[in-house]
Amino acid sequence: MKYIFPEKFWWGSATSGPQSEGTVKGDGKSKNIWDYWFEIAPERFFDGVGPQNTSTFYQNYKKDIQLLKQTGHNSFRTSIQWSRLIPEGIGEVNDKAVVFYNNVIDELIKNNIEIVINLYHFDMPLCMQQKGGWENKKVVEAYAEYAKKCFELFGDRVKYWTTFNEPIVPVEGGYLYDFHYPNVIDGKRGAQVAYHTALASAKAIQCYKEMGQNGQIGIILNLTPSYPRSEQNAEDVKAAHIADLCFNKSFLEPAIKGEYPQDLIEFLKQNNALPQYEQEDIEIIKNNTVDFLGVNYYRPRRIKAKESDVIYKDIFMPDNYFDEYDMPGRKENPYRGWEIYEKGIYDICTILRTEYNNIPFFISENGMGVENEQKYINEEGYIEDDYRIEFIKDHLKWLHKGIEEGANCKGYHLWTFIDCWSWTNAYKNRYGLVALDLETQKRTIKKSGKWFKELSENNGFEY
Ligand code: BGP
Repeated sequence: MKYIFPEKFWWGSATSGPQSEGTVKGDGKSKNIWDYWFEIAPERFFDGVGPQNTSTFYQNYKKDIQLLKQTGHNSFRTSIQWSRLIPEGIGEVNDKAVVFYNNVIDELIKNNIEIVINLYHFDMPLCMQQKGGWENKKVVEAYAEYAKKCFELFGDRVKYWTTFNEPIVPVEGGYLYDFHYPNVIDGKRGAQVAYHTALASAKAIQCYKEMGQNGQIGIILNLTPSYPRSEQNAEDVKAAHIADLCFNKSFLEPAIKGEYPQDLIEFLKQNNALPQYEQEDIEIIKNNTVDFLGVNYYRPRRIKAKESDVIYKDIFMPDNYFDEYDMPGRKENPYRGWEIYEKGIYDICTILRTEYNNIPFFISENGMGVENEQKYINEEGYIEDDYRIEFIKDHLKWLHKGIEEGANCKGYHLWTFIDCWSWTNAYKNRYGLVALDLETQKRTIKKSGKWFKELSENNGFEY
């Protein structure tokens, strides 16, 4: 069977500034929370490899953009690092950063690659975190100024912007489950952070619209459909609904509908965790919804009614109300420990089509991180990652079905084009279409990279 995608479909991949550029001596970038956390707790990072060891895009962007061409990209997403562009968080712009981002943008245009620029990928400048990060409304204002500066500097050429990548993840990592700095465990503070992030996004959209820029602006959310252990068990269904409210709807609804769901508000109220807010900000969220959505999809969330003991009795934690359900027989990526459930991508298509006014979206991340890929190197010296090709095809089949049924999907971006530094997992799992030799920085296209080019050229594949 042939799976052909709509005309002008985006085929490409995503990366982020902190994971591909890192910091280079003399580049004028200030520290972000990753640089700092690595300084104080290097043991939290796989093999003790920190954010200075990225895939050297800062130095090799020209070469890498040629690799994008060679792997069939017609579009590409990266992010601007706030700590690079405005090292103090507010005020003075770093000229070297402007030159660098201009070069990257111009080089992508020269190569006919559509650019999506994201403004924030987990990378709070340290100076802003020291002011309280997203808990402090002043940081929201500073972010809006930073966004405005980006539009002023690059908006003449960049026509697709996103305000945040996976804004729920810094809430989970930094304020619930201890896998991002500042390692707080407190759902009430997490709710404040989430709300301020949604507000920051709306404020950036407001600036964008007021400036009369002639492009589009959206947000990238990692949607993890919540599946109850049993549809017949009312307690499981309720638990799955709470997880959905906390981890999907908490950003989906304000971003697309401009409002929070009433049951999320009630849930937070009952837990004395409603964030502080001002009426005028509620209006800003209402009036500044997104033009489009980026959807990162890696895995579903399986949920059952709470069975385990509540660990933090005196603190509000969403998971006081549900347990993760380890479904027997689930297909899994053992290196990452994530379930692989291809149909989830189709379910997202259906949810967006039926509950979110069929908003235009693209798959902005999907991918498979694998450990020790070196063992798959063939005689010709490149990695034969057939499992990655299968993974992509299996997801695309379901995406195709979603599109056939009317979902407004405009593209598919893989995470990621070249093996890169992945937060606390550093280089443990490799995701790239292109292999990176960490010693020599040599880049070698994998089998999946060659296949991806065909996929893009044929605007689909046969299966
Ligand atoms: C997404 C992030 C990416 C990337 C990817 C892979 O959540 O947006 O930045 O890292 O996940 O996950 P990980 O690096 O944790 O394996």
